[in-house]
Amino acid sequence: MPYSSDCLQPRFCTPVRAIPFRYGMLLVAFVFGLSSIVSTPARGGEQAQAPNIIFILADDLGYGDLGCFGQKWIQTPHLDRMAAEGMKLTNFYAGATVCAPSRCVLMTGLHTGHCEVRGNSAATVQRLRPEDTTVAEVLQRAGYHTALIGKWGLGEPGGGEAGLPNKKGFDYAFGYLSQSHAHNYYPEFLWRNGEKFPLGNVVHKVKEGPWGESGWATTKVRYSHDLFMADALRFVQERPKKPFFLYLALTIPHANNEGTRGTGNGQEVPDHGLYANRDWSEPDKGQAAMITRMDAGIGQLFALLRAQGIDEQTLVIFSSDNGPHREGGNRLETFNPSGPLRGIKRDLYEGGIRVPTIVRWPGRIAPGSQSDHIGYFGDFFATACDLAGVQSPAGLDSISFLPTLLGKTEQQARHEYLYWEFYEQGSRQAIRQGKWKAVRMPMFTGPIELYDLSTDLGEQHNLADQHEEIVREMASLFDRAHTPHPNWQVAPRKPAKQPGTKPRP
Ligand SMILES: [Ca+2]
Repeated sequence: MPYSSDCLQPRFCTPVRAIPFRYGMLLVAFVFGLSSIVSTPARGGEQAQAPNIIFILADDLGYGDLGCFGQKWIQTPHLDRMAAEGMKLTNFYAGATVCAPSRCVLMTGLHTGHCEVRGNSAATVQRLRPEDTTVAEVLQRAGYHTALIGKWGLGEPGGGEAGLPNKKGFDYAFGYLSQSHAHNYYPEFLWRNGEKFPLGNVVHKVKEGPWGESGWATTKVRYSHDLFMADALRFVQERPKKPFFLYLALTIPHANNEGTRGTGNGQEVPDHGLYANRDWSEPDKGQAAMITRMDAGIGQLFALLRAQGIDEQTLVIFSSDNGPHREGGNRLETFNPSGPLRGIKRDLYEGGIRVPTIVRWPGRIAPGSQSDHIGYFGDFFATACDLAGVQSPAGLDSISFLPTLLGKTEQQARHEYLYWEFYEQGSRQAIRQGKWKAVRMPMFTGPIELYDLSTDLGEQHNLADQHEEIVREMASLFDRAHTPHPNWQVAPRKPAKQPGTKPRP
């Protein structure tokens, strides 16, 4: 059986199979209408509890940054074990190539041609509105206890209050609201349910705002990442007796961009651990130590799930919000964080958007399995609804990949295509359709590049001249996928900056 027979809300545990079909359907419709469901549809006569869902999001972690995805230097034994016990998704994509829009896609199930937050921007623009429905809101209405721990980036004081996490489906929220604030691993404070939570760090401030400050610490007392992991463990230990959704949005290994400009090293971590004596630069040691530190914390989380006896009731997804950066003084050559892929953060080549993704659910997902199903962050919405046993809202760009996870590939629906758009650096668009990848720079008007990923994973050979019909189809899809939005307009391209000189968020 794919689900436990335990049910935490007995009033919903009547086996549907025992009721005449039409009355059963009425009961199901009534129960769905109550929006208070924690039990999944009957399977083989059993009514079962919906599983806990933990989505662990790394920040700027590349496709090649984990051992189980080919990393040679940085040790990630716990995530490697997660892959050995679960499923690797090798064709899974972030929502965007930078933080905020990627998280918007994850939360709303809409791609960047349709969603509200399509880039990193000001608080008044980089925020969800009351009418934007998040997956957390749907899970909350379905009876889940919901928590955000870590970085939000979709609503903050100073004009983005409508998108604050406690207003967007989270019963509990601890962490950073602003992305600039989140650059600093030793901030003066974090936010806990809308209140400032002081940490005791002293910060050299570059910029202040109602959301917090950006800068770097001159006195380091408490490391935010460690607080997030400790809070996640506490949350799991103290969970109420109903399913939970934990969105653990870690900031590792994002750079402290202001710290890079101020000190030359934006890869902030309490110690370099295993790598202290390596012949690497300080930022490279920091980069490796951050990732290994994150891995160790995730190992503690898995140990806790086992100790609490909820390992088989908990589906855990690990992924990254976009490709790797070089904004902390680190060198891409040291660890090859994109692996075999072309490009990094801000590119719409594969390295900017294809992300290392692992899903673990003992007893349900085959250990050591791997899937090349083409999915992306927007699919989390429908997948979570599938797990919770509720209907996904209409009109989303979201297809559940639960059949893939459960090995029922014959039941897996597929996207006609995936789409991304990005407004920085002169703008660009991309489409993934089957083996084809199209990239257009600038948006709408640029020449369309076409790559066959089945033979050219590194996107080195532009085949546009050899496949004019496919290019015409891609042009049509680019136009079809994009819905105009007044907040997101293509700006004239600025002169290129020298790599590593003036990193941006
Ligand atoms: Ca990011």
